[in-house]
Amino acid sequence: MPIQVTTGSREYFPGIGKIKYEGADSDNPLAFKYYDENRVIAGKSMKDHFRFAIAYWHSFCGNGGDPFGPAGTIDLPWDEASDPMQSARDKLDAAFEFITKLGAGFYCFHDRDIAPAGSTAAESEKNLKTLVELAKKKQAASGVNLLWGTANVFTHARYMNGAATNPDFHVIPQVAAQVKAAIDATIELGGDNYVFWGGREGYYSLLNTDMKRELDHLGMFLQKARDYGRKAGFKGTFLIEPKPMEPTKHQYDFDSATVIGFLNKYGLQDDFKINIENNHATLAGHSFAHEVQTACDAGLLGSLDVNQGDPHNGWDTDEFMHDLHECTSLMLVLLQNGGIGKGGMNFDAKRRRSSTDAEDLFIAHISSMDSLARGLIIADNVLQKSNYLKMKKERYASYDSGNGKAFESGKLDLETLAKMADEIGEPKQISGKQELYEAILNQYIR
Ligand code: XLS
Ligand code: NI
Ligand code: NI
Repeated sequence: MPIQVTTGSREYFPGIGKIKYEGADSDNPLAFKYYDENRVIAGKSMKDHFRFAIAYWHSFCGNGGDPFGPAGTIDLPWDEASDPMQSARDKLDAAFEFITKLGAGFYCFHDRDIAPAGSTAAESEKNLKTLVELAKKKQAASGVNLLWGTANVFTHARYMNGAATNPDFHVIPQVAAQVKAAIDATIELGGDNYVFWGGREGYYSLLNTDMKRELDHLGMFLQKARDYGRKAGFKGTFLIEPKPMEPTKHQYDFDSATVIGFLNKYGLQDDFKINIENNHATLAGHSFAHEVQTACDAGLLGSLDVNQGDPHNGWDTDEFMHDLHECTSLMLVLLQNGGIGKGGMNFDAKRRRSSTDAEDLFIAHISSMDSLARGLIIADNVLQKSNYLKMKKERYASYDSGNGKAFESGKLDLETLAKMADEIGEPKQISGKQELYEAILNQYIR
């Protein structure tokens, strides 16, 4: 069903209606120039290529605060009630108004984003259930779906030494209570995925850390969470979101390759996939495209957190993704690997501290949706119209027949191969043509 604008009793973004596609010549900042949800590219509508999701924590909880000004700069008019449950209901109204006016099909949340913690685990769960029932009605009225839910097991002081990797067992039941309730919430809301981002699963000093034991605990905890989820009827995919550092110095889920090894080691590879975030890739010294390709090659691409970092510093700045080269490189990988499936593109991004107008939240998302839509169009043109695919295929042509093919299928042992050295002689030089590939990409970025 097309998304229906859904507001509560108060309108939080007055003067802004449903965002429309107006085309590349429009100069209306509150219109899409490239993202045309029903336009079909490479056999699929743009809406299905992206499955855009709004991140509850940044968009409705983030006030622009930073370590030098934690009180923030951005007004959150839905966060004014003195009763935290009322505030949570108002926030839900604001969230669905925003999501539906923007026309995104999905959203993502942590338990604590949508409902306040209570003074006991049971009270926290009750609060969450109350909000989940309201969210369920909002979803039904608007046609918006849950891309994923997750539990925030990193903010509370009890998690300072980790959640499932905490050296103190007494923390584990607290993690379990939160994760169980968040999985239940995800099931109740029909979520397609459930995410584990290892917020404080890592360490600062090896001197006080038994790394093997902590990783074994993480593996064990995730097995139990998986078993519970399946028993409770969760049909979706569990996702691990890699990040190499921040908050801990050494995060255990460093990058896609590390997570692939971890999933295989602990027998989680059939139920879990990977949720890749661009800025986390950058922190790991990789590009987004590299991380996505790595996951695709292992059959483990789950979903994406789209954002970008600042190329000049080393923090997780969570900016809205707008770099056309990066958007194109990402879409080139996705188009060649069958797309995002039941994952989506979650805007794990925040507007800048000084972007304080209410409309800036819309402009940030619109800009990113347009950039990714443009990346899709460009990537599709590169694949359809240029020599790109042919060039890449020809680079490996020597493995398509003869000895190359025999090698690929394991038929040549080391002695046989060694004998060929003098028979075949010195290989002739074949250019890698990197600059030509780069030129082709740039030629289509227009
Ligand atoms: C933080 C992470 C976080 C996850 C969800 O760096 O990106 O926002 O996406 O817990
Ligand atoms: Ni992040
Ligand atoms: Ni993220």
